[in-house]
Amino acid sequence: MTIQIIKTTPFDDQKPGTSGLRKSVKHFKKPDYLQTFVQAIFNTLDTIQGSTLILGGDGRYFNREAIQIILRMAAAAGFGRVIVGQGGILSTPAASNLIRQYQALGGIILSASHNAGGPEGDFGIKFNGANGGPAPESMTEAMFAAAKQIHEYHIVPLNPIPVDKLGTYQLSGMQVEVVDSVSAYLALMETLFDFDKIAALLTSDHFKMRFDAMHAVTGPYGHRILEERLGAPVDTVIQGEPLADFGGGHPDPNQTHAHELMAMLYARNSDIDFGAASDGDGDRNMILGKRFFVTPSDSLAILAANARLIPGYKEGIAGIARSMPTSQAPDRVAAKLGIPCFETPTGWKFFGNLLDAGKITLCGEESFGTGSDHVREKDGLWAVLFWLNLLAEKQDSVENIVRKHWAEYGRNYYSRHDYEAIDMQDANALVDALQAQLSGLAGKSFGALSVRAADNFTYTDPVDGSVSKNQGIRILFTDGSRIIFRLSGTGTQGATLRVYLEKYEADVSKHDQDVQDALADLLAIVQTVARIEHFTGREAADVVT
Ligand code: VG1
Ligand code: CO
Repeated sequence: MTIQIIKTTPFDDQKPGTSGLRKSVKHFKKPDYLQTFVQAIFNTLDTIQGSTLILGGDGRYFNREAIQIILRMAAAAGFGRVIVGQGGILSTPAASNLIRQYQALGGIILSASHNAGGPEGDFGIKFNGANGGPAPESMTEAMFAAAKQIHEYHIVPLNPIPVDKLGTYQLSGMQVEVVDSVSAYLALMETLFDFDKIAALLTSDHFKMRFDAMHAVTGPYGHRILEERLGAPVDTVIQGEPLADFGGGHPDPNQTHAHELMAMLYARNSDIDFGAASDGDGDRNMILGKRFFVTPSDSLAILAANARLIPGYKEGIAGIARSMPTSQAPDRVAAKLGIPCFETPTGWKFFGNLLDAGKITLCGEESFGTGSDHVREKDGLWAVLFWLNLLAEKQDSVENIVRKHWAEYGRNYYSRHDYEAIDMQDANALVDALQAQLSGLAGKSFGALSVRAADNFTYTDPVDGSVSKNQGIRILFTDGSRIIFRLSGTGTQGATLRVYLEKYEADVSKHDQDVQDALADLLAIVQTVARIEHFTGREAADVVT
């Protein structure tokens, strides 16, 4: 086998963020940039020889070129076999599943998730380990350090693999298997959910759903699973054709970016009962009822409260985990079920140890991410199927299910305000100023609200004891309300400030307020303590979810 050794200059900006390395396509196309990061991944793995790697991406611009480069580098590194999704396509949860199923050493997933795609958009790459989950912080730090030292990378000569055609190919002694992107994932879903019941619901005259794939990776999954396998009418999946630039849209399933779906569900005379959407790489989900939005935090709580109705979870769940900024609605369910609820930093990598140790079964984030121990990633279509199974079981509407949940547990009013692409220095100044106030905030009152504690969240992993500091500034009030500030770790332009607001309301007669009205006093406190306009010049958030 010929291995070409290509001399290169190290990069010092390859620090993975919340979910892998994300940069603009232009940045990724710099000579040797992708290659250096791939080499950095391989240099941090010690048992590559003869092992299996899973490879796929969300189909965004540059996916195809990157797949061929990574295949050639995998062959040079000594992998025995690479499993590639057909056309280079694998949703993030499907990739996680394949890693586990093939007992692979890990997988490389090409995605910048909800970030825009196309030549002017973003690209991303992340490594998931043998458990199927995102590399832990210790490993991403090692990759970053490795990239800073890389002066050469190894690659075998150009020999394009026809990734559109299923089959097994040879590349300089390494086997490349091109597999169907959906089959294994579909088979896994069939072990968890009652497909007959869901099919009966989807084919009945009384129920209509729309699934918005946002021209991203879940198009083929939605068509195959919802329409072909479960028999939903052919117009169920909208924007189902994956496009390299996502049709110019922003593949982020929320009220702002999934506007086509929102318009369908919120139309005055809408006849659609259930709406759902997923993001660029298929790990996020948004759940809608008729003129009704389910917050991701409530969704996690409701799935947990009803898990026993679902075949895959009928024995009950061991525990729940939620990211720190996610609302405390799941905590109330855990308390009632008598199971633990863990609070982790933002990012799925922090759930891996808890899932592997069997401490939790379900987990989720406020950012439209929900999942379980069936893979080690959040899983958009899984959440949609879970809701469908629940709707079929309860024969009730989305809104009624949520309202009954609130009546039982109380309602956690919740919203996130994002200030995007602000100047990095301004953002840091704002955070520094907040940090400086923290020690003096406890005991202070703002109108009717008193601060119980204020800190910057530190997480100690209960399984391996690793400590992650500076995971978000929290202002916790005596009545359970919270304000949280974080800087995004997935953006590629300047900084994005996320402000999370939460307020608990037990009184069912007060469950009909407008969310922003219910949170108005907290937003006023935000302006006082964070002085966002002063530091950033921004009067209001760009995206409110
Ligand atoms: C965001 C979300 C976070 C999520 C991450 C990756 O991170 O807030 O909850 O885990 O995206 O999701 P940040 O650092 O920008 O807040 V995905 O669908 O992009 O893999
Ligand atoms: Co995603």
